[in-house]
Amino acid sequence: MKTLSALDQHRKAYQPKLPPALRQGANRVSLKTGAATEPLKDKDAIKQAFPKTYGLPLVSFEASGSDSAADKPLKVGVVLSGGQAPGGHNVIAGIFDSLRALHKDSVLYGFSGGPGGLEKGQYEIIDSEKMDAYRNTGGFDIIGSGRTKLETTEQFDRCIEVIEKLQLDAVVIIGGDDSNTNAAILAEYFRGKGLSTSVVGVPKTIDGDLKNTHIPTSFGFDTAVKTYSELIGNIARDARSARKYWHFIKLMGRSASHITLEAGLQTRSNVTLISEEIEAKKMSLDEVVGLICRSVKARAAQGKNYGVVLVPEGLVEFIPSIKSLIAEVNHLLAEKETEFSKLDSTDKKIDTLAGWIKTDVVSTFKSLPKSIQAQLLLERDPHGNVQVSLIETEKLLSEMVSARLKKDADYKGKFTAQHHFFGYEGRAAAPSNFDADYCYGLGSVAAVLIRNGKTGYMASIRNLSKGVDHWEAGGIPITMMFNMETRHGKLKPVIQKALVELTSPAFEELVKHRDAWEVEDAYLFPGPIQYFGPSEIADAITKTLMLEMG
Ligand code: FBP
Repeated sequence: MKTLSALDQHRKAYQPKLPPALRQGANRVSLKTGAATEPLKDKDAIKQAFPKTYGLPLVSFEASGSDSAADKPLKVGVVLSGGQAPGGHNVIAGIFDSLRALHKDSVLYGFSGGPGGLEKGQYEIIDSEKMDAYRNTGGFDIIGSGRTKLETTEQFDRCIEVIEKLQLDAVVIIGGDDSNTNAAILAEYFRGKGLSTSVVGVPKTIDGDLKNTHIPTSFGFDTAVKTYSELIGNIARDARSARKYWHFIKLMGRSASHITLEAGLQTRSNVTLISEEIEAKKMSLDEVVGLICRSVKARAAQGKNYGVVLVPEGLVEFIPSIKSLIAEVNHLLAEKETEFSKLDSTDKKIDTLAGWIKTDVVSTFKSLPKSIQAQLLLERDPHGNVQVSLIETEKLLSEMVSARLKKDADYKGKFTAQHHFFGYEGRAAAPSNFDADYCYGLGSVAAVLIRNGKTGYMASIRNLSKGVDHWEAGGIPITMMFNMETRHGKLKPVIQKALVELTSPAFEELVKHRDAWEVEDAYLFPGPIQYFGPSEIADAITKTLMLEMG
């Protein structure tokens, strides 16, 4: 049965564009070694944790006249880790094609279901036929993904068994900040055990929170946020047509508000909440509700009982009182895990927990609707994070806005809310031209790093705002992105999550316009991602990247 849509068939033929250094083939690249690197802080602790891979130099690529093909086939395993992000299949295609360019008999093993597949030795060989079926498509279904955290020496040793059995030259981990932290730990462990197998990371996540001076953006952000912006634009148009609903739209992004900020800029929604700002201003939940009410009232005064509010997924974690509550709940759930797991109903869990909380955060807990109390108790993810995607903040806010407006004698409008949560709608979308190119390039970079025996590096492509002809490829030592953070009660080296900076050009752009957008119908309707047509539309980059990179 034919499973390719007409678009898929046309997209299959799309040849992703590579950065200049890689255009003559992965076998015709030379590496320029830069200065030794170090993290911005916690240097001593990180040096101690990574004696073999600390202080590695930056490397940049240049096209080379001489052929540096491998003299034996390369064997490489690849893992897709964590949430889907558009373009993952193209990273694998970039690795695949470049390995073949380096040696025609190279073999690419795809470990199934995420890092757990590496540990359990569950894999399949990716051949040309399989690879061709997934080029330029969205999703991670070529091999599947998973969130298993590789953290114990038993797990590392099981990975080594698999690696030795397959005689792998390298493992590529395509993941976010936590997965790339894991990649660096594995690289260090392997070197410590005298294993020559390299570990290379690739920056993936729609959340956009894996970025720094050397990693301008993680892949998938571009496509995901364009998909959400299309939907938000459609909703704004519906709101402006029907004139009867306020739409509360929660957007994925975990702790970081990058997606919400970019979608706010792309659509000019009436209210765009940014968690990082709310935390910096130490705003209470009531004050956040007040912000939304201000827009609802101002618009109602113009006869506009409709609007669009964008809510970042992680918002509740940034409201100081709820943040303290979550910290306390995390602590209690870890300490009394067995006792808690025996409670057989949500009501019992809520009441018992309320009894356990000894600090004044108990009043915050009791002030929340029961549905939100229950959502705060749900299981944490394997990295210990609250699963913010499961907390219905958009409903909490609209209920509080409605209650506040009912008591407001000055308010004469009519408030009816609709709720949406956009996340999964964009995570597996067919990659935009930007993500198709960026990902294919990142895969090729990973293969070149492997060919040169680099381990503990993340594939990097920079200068992304200038068009592919100006893209610069290279490798960044992962340890230079580390800092020490408390995880599960212990100080650990991890890649620092990049949250929205309140001095960033993208945030400043929002601040410049938001008072007007709060009241006016200034909506933009970005429409669907265009894969063909004028470059101005089909190759457009995000506003965040454009503003940040000048
Ligand atoms: P990654 O950090 O693994 O890239 O995942 C991103 C994300 O889509 C978040 O935005 C969201 O909070 C989370 O995954 C949802 O996880 P799940 O897929 O387990 O529901």
